[in-house]
Amino acid sequence: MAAPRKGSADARQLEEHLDELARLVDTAGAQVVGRLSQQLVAPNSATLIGKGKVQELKELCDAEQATLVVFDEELSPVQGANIEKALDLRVMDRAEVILDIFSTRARSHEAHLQVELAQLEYLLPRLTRMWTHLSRIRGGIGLRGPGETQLETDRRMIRQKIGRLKAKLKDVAKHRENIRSGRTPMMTIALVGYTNAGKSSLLRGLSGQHEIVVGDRLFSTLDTLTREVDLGEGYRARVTDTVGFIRKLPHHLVASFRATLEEARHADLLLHVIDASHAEFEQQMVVVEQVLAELELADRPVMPLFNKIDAVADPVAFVSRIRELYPESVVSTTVRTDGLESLKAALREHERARRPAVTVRVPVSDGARVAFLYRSGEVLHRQSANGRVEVRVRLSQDVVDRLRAEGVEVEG
Ligand SMILES: Nc1nc2c(ncn2[C@@H]2O[C@H](COP(=O)(O)OP(=O)(O)OP(=O)(O)O)[C@@H](O)[C@H]2O)c(=O)[nH]1
Ligand SMILES: [Mg+2]
Repeated sequence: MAAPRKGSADARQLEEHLDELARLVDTAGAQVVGRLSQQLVAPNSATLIGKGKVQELKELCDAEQATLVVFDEELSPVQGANIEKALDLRVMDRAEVILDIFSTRARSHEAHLQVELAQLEYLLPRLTRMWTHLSRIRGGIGLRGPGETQLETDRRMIRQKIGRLKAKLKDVAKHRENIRSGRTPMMTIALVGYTNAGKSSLLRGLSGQHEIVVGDRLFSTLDTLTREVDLGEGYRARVTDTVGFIRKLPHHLVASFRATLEEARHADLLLHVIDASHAEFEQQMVVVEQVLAELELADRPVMPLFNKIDAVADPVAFVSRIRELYPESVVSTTVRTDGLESLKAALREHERARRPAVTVRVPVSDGARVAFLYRSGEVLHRQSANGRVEVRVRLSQDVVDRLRAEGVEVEG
């Protein structure tokens, strides 16, 4: 069921959005038996859609023997409860379906914690609705007192659980931070993008590790996974695959995935992977930019990567068009062996510009400074001659400036 505002962008893409919702529902394990939509001039605060439409929906459900109704729009707790009552069927909104998919897909401990937190936060304001059900089952009248007490107890328990989950996730984040600070400096890249764009395929192609899970379904990846990758010509990078985004990603879910996406926050570069063969790729790019902004990642350097170029009808025209629109962009395909060469070249170029290789010469006695070079840059080569150590190292410009200001000999 879709109920966009009349004249809105959502209304213009109604069919595409319903298609995507159908894919979500399918991923969650349900079968679609019918579709309905209504363009709203003003949403009904009690049931979102109009009274007549509720009736029509009921008839469709009866005719198709549906057991579940899914709305593409977010339903308020009250709207959800009212529609359930009118239809006498389970009603979910898009957010709930996504949460459901995530809960069955979560593999790692961290992903489990994150999904559980998001589910509880989603559930909290909707508890009354569940309670209505229970009271109806128990006979309703006369149970008001105990029911309300029960509701309060449930609420308190859920709040406590939310608190505990948040604390656990903070520990996980701290642990990650420790791992990060213990690493040698190397270029770090996070793959971000709409779900199904090919992020995991890219990490698989770049790292040559075939056990990385790729799937033609939504949300194949929920956990971040980091691999060291050889970019050629002596360049290496640490590349992280992340969870995919989708339009109307539940806010709670985005919030609880913050810890996982910390990797992206610390990345030197975000590689925004786009499915160039998707009819709606431009809208998908906008969604990704919005989620990045919500995660406060909008200020990170981004390189747009148009993937699946092999599946684009007229690649030559496509490339010339996007080069015009996004001069920084790169094109790739994971289905051809040479499909990642221009990406690797662009990443090498990016790294060259960000951290040029320089030669630093210090007295052999200055061990502290040599240690500093190892900490703040990527040491490529080191040799000693005539009482001096010569280190070839990739350093960012501000470190080079600082060394020069301290009187250290830096060349190149
Ligand atoms: N034609 C074509 N298909 C591709 C390409 N790259 C990936 N795919 C396919 O696209 C689908 C999704 O790929 P994934 O790598 O799982 O995508 P993802 O971005 O990691 O998706 P999520 O983890 O669900 O967010 C799979 O069926 C891949 O085989 C490509 O360059 N060309
Ligand atoms: Mg993936």
